[in-house]
Order: sequence, then C-alpha cells, then structure tokens
Amino acid sequence: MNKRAEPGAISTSTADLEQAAFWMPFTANRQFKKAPRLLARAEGMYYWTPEDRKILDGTSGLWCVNAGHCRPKIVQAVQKQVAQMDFAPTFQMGHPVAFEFAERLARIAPSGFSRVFFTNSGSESADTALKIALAYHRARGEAGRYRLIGRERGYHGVNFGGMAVGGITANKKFFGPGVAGVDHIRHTHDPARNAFSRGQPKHGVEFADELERLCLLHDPSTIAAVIVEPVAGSAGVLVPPVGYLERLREICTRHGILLIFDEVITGFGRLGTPFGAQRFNVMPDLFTTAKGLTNATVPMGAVFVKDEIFRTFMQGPDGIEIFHGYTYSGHPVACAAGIATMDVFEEEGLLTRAASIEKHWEERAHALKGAPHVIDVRNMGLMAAIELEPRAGQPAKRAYEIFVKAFEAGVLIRVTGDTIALSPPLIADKSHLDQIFDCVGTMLRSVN
Ligand code: PXG
Repeated sequence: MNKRAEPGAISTSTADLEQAAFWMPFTANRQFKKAPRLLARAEGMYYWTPEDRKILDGTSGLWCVNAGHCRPKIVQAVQKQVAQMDFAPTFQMGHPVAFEFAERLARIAPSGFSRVFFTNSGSESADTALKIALAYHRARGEAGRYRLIGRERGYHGVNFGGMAVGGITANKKFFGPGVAGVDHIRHTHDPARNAFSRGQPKHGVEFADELERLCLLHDPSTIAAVIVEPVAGSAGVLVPPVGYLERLREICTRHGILLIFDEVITGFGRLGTPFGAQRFNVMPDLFTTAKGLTNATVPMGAVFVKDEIFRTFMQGPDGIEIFHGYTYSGHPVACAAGIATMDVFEEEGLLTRAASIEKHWEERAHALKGAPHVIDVRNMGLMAAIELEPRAGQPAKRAYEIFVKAFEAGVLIRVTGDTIALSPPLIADKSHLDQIFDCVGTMLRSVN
C-alpha cells in the first residue's frame, strides 16, 4: 500500500517519510528517509527541529543566509510586497521594485559594473553569464569565439552550461555529452605544498598557465570565456594561490577572453568585502551571484556585467538586445526581499564584517591542526574547510559521520567528500564561532 502522510502532518516518523512524495535533491533519499533530520523554524544564528531542539547554523543554510535567519525587516518587506503585487512581467513591461533593486546592487558593485541581469538561482546565473559572453562576442563580429573554459573541481550549478564548465565528476557523469566546445584548466588544490595555509596558499600561481596551454591548443580566438569561483566553495573551500587570479586575468585580457567570476558563494560579504573580486583586487568582466542576494528568503540570482559589455548590446540593431530571460527575472517579491536584504547588510555593516572576525575564525580553524584525522585546514573570510584523511576503502564516510553527530549535538555543518566546510552567517559573534569549532573538535575525537 502506498501509505502517505496527511498533508501538513509530515513528522519525524520514518514510516511516513519512507513513502514521502518529495524526491530530495543531492540527497541519499532512502538513507535520509530512514533517519531524517528535519528543520522546522529559524531565527538569527539558529534553526530549531520539530522537537524544538536548537541547532547552531554553521553553514548559513547552504552558504546563503548571510544576514542570519528570519530577519524581521526582510520578512516584512516580503509580506508587504506579496500583498501589494504578487507578480508582474518584466518582458516588455516593468515594475519599480526591479528597477530599484538593480540600482541598489549597482551601487555596491565594484566600479564599472553598472548593469544587472536577474535570474532565479546560481545555476541560472551561470548559464546566463555564459550566454551573455557568447552573444557579446557575436555582437562584436567574433562569432568564432564559442569555447567555454571551466576548471576542475569548479561548481557552477546543475543546468547544462554550468554543468559543462563545472569540474565535479559526479555532477556530470550521469548526464551525457553535454555542451560542445568546453575544456577545463586544472584545480588549484596542492596539499603537498600548501597544507595548512592561512588565507591564500603560497604555491601554485603557475596553475593559471594552463589557460595559456589551452589557448595554444585551441587557438585563443575560439575561446569566449573562462569561468571560475574566486574561492571554490562546493569542492571544499579551495583558496586561490597568491598571484593566480591576477595571472588568469592577465591571460584573458591578452587574448580577448572574458573572465567570469562565479560569486554565488563569495558574493555579499563572505570574504569580508562585498564581492570576492574586491578581496583579491582582480576584476572579472562579468560575475554571477545568487544565495546571499536575497538572504535566501526568496530564490533569486543576478549577473553583473561591465559597462562595456552592456554598451555593446545597446549599440546593436533596434529591438530585443538579448533573447534571454526567465518568467521570474526581477520577480517583485524577490526584489523586495533583496532591497530589504541590502538595507540589513548596510545598516549592520555585514558586507565587511567578516574581515573583523576573520582572525579569530582562522585561529580557531587552524587550532584543529593535530586533531585526529585532520590533514589540511583552509580558510578565507568566514569560510573554512577541515580536510580529513579518508577511512581506508570508505571515502567520505568519516566526514559524514561527523556531520550526523554534530547535528545531534546541535551544530549544523556541511561536508563534501572528506572535507568539512564551514560558513556561518555573517552576524556570528566569537562565541558562535567557538561553539562551532568546539563541536567539530569533539566530533573529530569521537570517530575512528
Ligand atoms: N555557483 C556556485 C559557485 C555555487 O556554489 C551554484 C552556482 C548554483 O546555485 P543554485 O542556486 O542553482 O543551487 C552554486 C550552489 C554545497 C552546496 O554544499 C553548494 C551549492 C549548492 C548546494 C550545496 O557546497 N552551491
């Protein structure tokens, strides 16, 4: 019998959940539904489970709730907007909230990025940026630039473009040949030389020269764009070596290739500056955002483009300048959430706050050197990774066990393979950071 839970009655009862209709994303569904972890409400730095157990959020949800949960100003803005105008089209129509939000974003963007294209997620932002890059070259009479270059261990979401340029094997191998004309440079992880680096590792600037190699191989005049995360997030907080991003920038400029930064995680204060580009003082030609853009209250993404790129489109033939967009591009409720989010960021200085607690964060993270199983610690801004020695023949098992035990002990962490990734909301104070690292330390000692 297909026994289902009553609507609204989903509980922690595993009998109900095993028949649940919800096909959960990026989840071992059968395993999860036998031993679920549910969250029922949230406020500030915390979640609460349906049994009212308090959980410290060490991951900002999924790297996205940068201002902390259920901030009243954002909640009220969403409530007000949804009651006033739930939806309005942005194709050949407009509404003031989308225009206002774009202005607010252009104001905090690095100078020269005065135009914003709205999407609904990080995946859509990645695909949008790649399409803008291709169409830009074509508009300039260089339609022969069709290749897209990503990087091993890169994550740019799960749509076809982002999947193609992404470099996480498991996310690609099930889904066929994908997009033509894509290649990858190598990742920057080099534990033999860089283990336990604080901030940017010293070694590895030469990994950027792989781009030059691909230029030689393919002919640079066929390459449209290179996309990288300033700090690779999903693949385990891989901080770029000193000089690496500068060199990528230099090679792209020399060959007329657009450089795209995927700032879905690094955007909105994660690295102690509004965007990662500012932290590294390396400017891309386009950058993608999502997540922190609305404090994750309402799904939304945005692609920022350099003025020159926008201008090129505006000098084309009359009519629609780019045949691209989503029904929900600039959705009024998302924009209202975004404007209120920017208010909170500004009022509380959150876009730069991580810089003021980064030292303490770094000290606490690196104090785990020497703890059982730890083979590397990496950090930047309010991001950190603790990499563990895999258990023989059981990759990822040890870290997953720690994740489950930490949740039971009241701290939400994130694991990817054998790496623990930490990224608390930017409102965290020292005591929250201490609680996260105390818990991780205890759990490291508690597993074999
Ligand atoms: N780019 C980057 C750099 C991301 O981190 C995306 C694009 C895709 O965003 P959407 O909104 O389409 O999911 C992401 C998403 C993890 C984790 O545990 C990371 C993401 C999503 C889910 C889990 O590291 N990043």
